[in-house]
Amino acid sequence: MNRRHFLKSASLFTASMTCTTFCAKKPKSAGFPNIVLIYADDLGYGDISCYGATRIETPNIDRLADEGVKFTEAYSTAATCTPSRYSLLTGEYAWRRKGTGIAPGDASLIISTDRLTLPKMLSNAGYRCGVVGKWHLGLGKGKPDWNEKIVPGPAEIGFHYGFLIPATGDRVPCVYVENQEVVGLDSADPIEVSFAEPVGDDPTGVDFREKLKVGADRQHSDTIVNGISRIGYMKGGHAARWVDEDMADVITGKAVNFINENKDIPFFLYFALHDIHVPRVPHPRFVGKTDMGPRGDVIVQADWCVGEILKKLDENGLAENTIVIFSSDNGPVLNDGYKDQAVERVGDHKPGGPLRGGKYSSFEAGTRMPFILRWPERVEPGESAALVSQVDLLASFAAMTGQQLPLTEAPDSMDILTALTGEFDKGRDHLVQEAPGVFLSLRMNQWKYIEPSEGAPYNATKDIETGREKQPQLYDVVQDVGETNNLAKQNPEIVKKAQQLLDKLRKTGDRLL
Ligand code: NG6
Ligand code: CA
Repeated sequence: MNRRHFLKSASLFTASMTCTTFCAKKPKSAGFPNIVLIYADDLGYGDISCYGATRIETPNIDRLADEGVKFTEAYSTAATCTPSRYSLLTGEYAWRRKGTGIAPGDASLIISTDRLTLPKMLSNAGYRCGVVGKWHLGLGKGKPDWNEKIVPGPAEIGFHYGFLIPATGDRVPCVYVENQEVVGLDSADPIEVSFAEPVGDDPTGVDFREKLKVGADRQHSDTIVNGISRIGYMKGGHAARWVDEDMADVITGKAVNFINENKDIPFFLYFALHDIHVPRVPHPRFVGKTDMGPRGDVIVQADWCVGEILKKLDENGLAENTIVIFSSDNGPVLNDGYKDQAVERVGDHKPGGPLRGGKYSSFEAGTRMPFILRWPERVEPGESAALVSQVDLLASFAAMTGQQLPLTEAPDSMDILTALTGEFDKGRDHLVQEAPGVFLSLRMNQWKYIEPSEGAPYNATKDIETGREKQPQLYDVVQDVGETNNLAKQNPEIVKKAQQLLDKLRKTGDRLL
């Protein structure tokens, strides 16, 4: 079956909502399925029990894997957060656009408001769209004014509701932004943020190191909020500042409300967890749930968040016709700036499972992600080795809802709906992976090609192999999943083919190839 055929069957499906060639099961209900995308932060391929972790129990995520399709070769587009999220929402590889690297806490919105996005496309099909949790795609124009309504933001790119951690947990401003206004802001105590010069009189991690809840490196030693020093300085907004220990409860509460409020119409909920990004500060009820310290405990906390969502879907009778996807934005890191025992207590746990590298790396652990899709009404449980990328969700759900994408939009997003539903065991035959820099690699069939580049092969601070080598690297990641054996010299023709494909993709979106 070729791609054209997929599209045809997908649009037939949407026109009639009766079973077509790609349906794995007969539908029971009319109408589009709800979509809940649960997106963890920095969670590695080996960090959850259904992907092989033995010292952490993640029963709720495991339940999704038992009831859905567990993918073993699914990818985010980048080994850091902002570009992965950019691609997820736009269907475009982030490296095509300048300014899509890790966004500073005062970045303006990096997604142009005139383009098609995943939520806009779903809104066009009648969905109510909400985003809850980590944003990290910038807000406003120029530097955001946190004391006003911040425009543009999620609403301008298609979300009807937004409750955001604006950048990251380790960056100021440490406040929630609901429908583009800071929650609980006292106008007599306005917010000012700076990433250059100190602002305000709040203590910093440099001056009050002994008072910190958790030790930090210099980059994370600016303004102290809730006993934790952050990247950047923040003045004012004291009443609005978050309490890290409560964050999982707060955002899960908002996500659950969104489901309750929209249960009668198709909804799309993009639930972007804070966990397991730094600072890792679990609620006291999760402290000590693993023997790995905070990094292990916040994985259990993330699993709890998933469980609350599943419970709410069950309670509302929505589980059958709701697609739940669980994945992560980039690979794992132990030391990301705080002294939280992650390194000391990891022991034999392998955050990246059998994969090499981690967050920030061109090796597989940077971008190969846990990825589970559950849709009881349509999808038979199982495991799939189809090659899929998060950039494909836009085109795949467009096909599912009967929408043709203009060729100018979502240039890298492929309709791989039949692979996502587990009906077809083949997805893409290639995809591009980005490491900060911007360094590109290509997964092509069983091959992983890493372009030659300058730069240090090892990042000592993060204890991560970056993948930088002056020589081309080629691994057979089906036979050699740990990328131990560079086969570039023995396979010059495959190296050439991979480089040519990468060069072509640099010029042209995948859908136009
Ligand atoms: C880096 C931060 C790191 C983390 C990362 C973003 C330093 C030295 N490191 O710049 O702690 O915040 O940005 O992580 O400042 S991500 O998952 O959102 O991409
Ligand atoms: Ca991340």
